[in-house]
Amino acid sequence: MKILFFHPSNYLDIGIPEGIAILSALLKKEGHEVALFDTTFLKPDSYKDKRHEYNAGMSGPAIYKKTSYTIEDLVMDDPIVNPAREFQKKIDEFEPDLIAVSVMTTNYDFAMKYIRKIKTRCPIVVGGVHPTLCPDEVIAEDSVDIVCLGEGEGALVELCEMIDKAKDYTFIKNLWVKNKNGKVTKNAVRPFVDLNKLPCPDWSLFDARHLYRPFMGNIYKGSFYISSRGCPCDCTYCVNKILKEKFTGCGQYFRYQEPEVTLAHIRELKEKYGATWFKFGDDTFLLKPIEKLRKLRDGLKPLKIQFGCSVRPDTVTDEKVKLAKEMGCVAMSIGIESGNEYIRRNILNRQISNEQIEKAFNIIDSNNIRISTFNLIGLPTETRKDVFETIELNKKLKARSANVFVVYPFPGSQISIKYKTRYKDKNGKIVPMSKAYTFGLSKMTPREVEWLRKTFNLYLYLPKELWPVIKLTENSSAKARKSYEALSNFASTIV
Ligand code: B12
Repeated sequence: MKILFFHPSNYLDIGIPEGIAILSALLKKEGHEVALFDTTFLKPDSYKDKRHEYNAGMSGPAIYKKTSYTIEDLVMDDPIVNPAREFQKKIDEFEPDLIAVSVMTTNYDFAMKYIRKIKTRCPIVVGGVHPTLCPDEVIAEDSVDIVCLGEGEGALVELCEMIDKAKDYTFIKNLWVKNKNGKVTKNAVRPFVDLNKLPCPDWSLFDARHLYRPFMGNIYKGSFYISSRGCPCDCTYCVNKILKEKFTGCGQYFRYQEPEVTLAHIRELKEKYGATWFKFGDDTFLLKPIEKLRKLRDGLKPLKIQFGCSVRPDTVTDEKVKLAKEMGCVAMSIGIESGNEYIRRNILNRQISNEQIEKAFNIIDSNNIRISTFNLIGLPTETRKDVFETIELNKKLKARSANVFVVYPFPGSQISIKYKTRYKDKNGKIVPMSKAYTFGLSKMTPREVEWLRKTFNLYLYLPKELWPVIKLTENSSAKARKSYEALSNFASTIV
């Protein structure tokens, strides 16, 4: 069986998607041949004019310490190509028996644009968080034959086996399968996969430039590793609550991998790819029981790797943070989300006080671990004053970097249900992350929200005396643009 994965990534959005990497490893173990079509390093024509936009990101503009070279230097000599034509070329050369697409809501339209254009005789299966949330929408696509809901490990292996043996595959759990007449068989979901039986993610499938990891002015090699799945919390902007409901009866929603398995994989990734910098993609890294963290510490310490992870303030204890530090943790991100406690508790359903956040910060900081924060703006009921409470809290905590996003009501999230938002515009296109301000959920104008996203880090890093100057840049005039750039450059020299 030949399987061609499709990773529909924005140009230069680097990082190896763990979903594809695990599925690829499993399929190879079963003796299948696997290839990848990945748009991350296919320089599109628009790069010439929109260079700056590509690297600006959605959480912007982050202010980083400069490194000796950047990802842009690594792609400098790459030719401009037509990604759609490259996709067809890959299909014609590899002649897959199955095309396997992995998508989130944010890249679903982008993926479908390509899928609708290609010519292939093999079936197309689409999996990932978006098809899990909106399977009806995905299976209704003419070009899509099969949709995978939830975890793909069991379903994809079974599907390949059936296609390989030319057997009926309409009955496979976790899959919705469309037949030639358009009739869809909707199968039940299966129990969650045992994370201890997972193979080491297959990074060899990906362009090695995915491993570029700048950190604090240096450059390392590495990518994501996920040692647990699920989250016990029900934050209103997150999709975990709806996923929990969809997979009721499939097993414990929050699960972690035994340290021995994680350690074996990290060791393998270090040996095979020279990875020494990891980002644990777990929703909340410190949620694991203390004895499991101790085992991880015992195994990771001698490996001398460095890593970053995300933590919830209410899981932070001095003992756990010390263990993380001994493991090699050099960076932690904490979700503040809003500096206004009322909004945090009542709009976002994060039952965490400012005091808890401050305490967590002090513990992490006193262990000499770099802290970055996650912040949301454009929240229901939010005013400009509330956004400044978030900025002030970050300032008080001396956050070393702040990621700022305009809240995006993903389908199925509590916020999307309560505020009856539509993630598609009137032309049926999914609202891009970059246009999240158009949801207009806060008491500010969408424009003000967008300007605050852009200036958030300037307010955070620069002294308050400069705030009136920053405020003057909150408009799109040429003069304001120039001052904005000057202030950003200045800020990057003082981080
Ligand atoms: C690590 C992570 C990231 C990483 C890496 C993402 C990547 N390229 O893989 C980074 C930091 C880059 C990231 C960025 C973003 N992320 Co993120 N991220 C996650 C996180 C925490 C884990 C994802 C993961 O790897 N899980 C483990 C793997 C094994 O699971 P998986 O990818 O779901 O794959 C399994 C199944 O879905 C299925 N499957 C997947 N693909 C396929 C394909 C086929 C053919 C089949 C059969 C099955 C299948 O099988 C896999 C194995 O079981 C999730 C939260 C979560 N708990 O899932 C959020 C999550 C995916 N991210 C989310 C969001 C919103 C974002 C951002 C938009 C954030 C932002 N504001 O900018 C960006 C967008 C990035 C982009 N390029 O578009 C949302 C997505 C919501 C949505 N509806 O799309 C999630 C669900 C968080 C949440 N709870 O709301 N993210």
